[in-house]
Formats: sequence, C-alpha cells, structure tokens
Amino acid sequence: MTQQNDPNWQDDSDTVAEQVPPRLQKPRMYQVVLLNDDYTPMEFVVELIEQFFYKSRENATQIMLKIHTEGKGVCGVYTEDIAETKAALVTQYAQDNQHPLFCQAEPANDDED
Ligand code: TYC
Repeated sequence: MTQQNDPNWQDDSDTVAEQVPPRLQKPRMYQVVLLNDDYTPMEFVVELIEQFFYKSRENATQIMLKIHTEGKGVCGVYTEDIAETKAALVTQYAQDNQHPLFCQAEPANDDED
C-alpha cells in the first residue's frame, strides 16, 4: 500500500522526538587511603605517592607527614574498580620491598576529611 491510498498514513515529517531525560547517577567514589606504621621509611612513602598517585614531591611529602602524624591519609579519589586496584597494587609494591605499609580503598564520604 502506498502513502497516497493508505487511510492511516500520517505525515510525521515535522514531528520532533520527545526529549527523555537520561536517568544516570554519578558513580559512588572511593578514596585510596594509606595507613601509618612504625617501619616503612618516609622516603619510600613519598616516592610511592609520587609514582602511584602522580603527586608533586611537595604534595607527596605533605600527605606522608599527615599520615605519619594522624594515622592515615587520602592519596586519591577514584571510582570503585580503580580505587580497589590501586590499593592492591600499592600494598603489593610495599610487600615486594619488605615494608608493612598498608593501603586500602574506602567509600568517600563528602562530610569527612
Ligand atoms: N611512620 C613512618 C616512619 O616514621 C613513616 C610512614 C608514613 C609510614 C606514612 C607509613 O603510610 C605511612 N618511618
């Protein structure tokens, strides 16, 4: 049947597709945290933060000192998969170098420091 003799044919050439708002949510973010210990050398921690978290020497030193004095410190915030992978890689790297340094990923809490 052609459009000329189809009784149900409608010209929709000027119809605008309805805009449906995308139902997307921001991914939950995870912070990668280093924990203090009494044995891992400060220099090792600073270099590790520079290498794994792409921080400047100055920023890495500040983060290391915060961990040393407060017990733990955030090195970076990522989506869950990346944060978990980074934490595992950092802990493994420390173990490979015979240091007890521990790194973990935890949900980032907006109202927490
Ligand atoms: N407390 C360690 C020292 O005095 C240094 C240190 C800093 C260790 C940060 C771990 O995540 C850490 N040598």
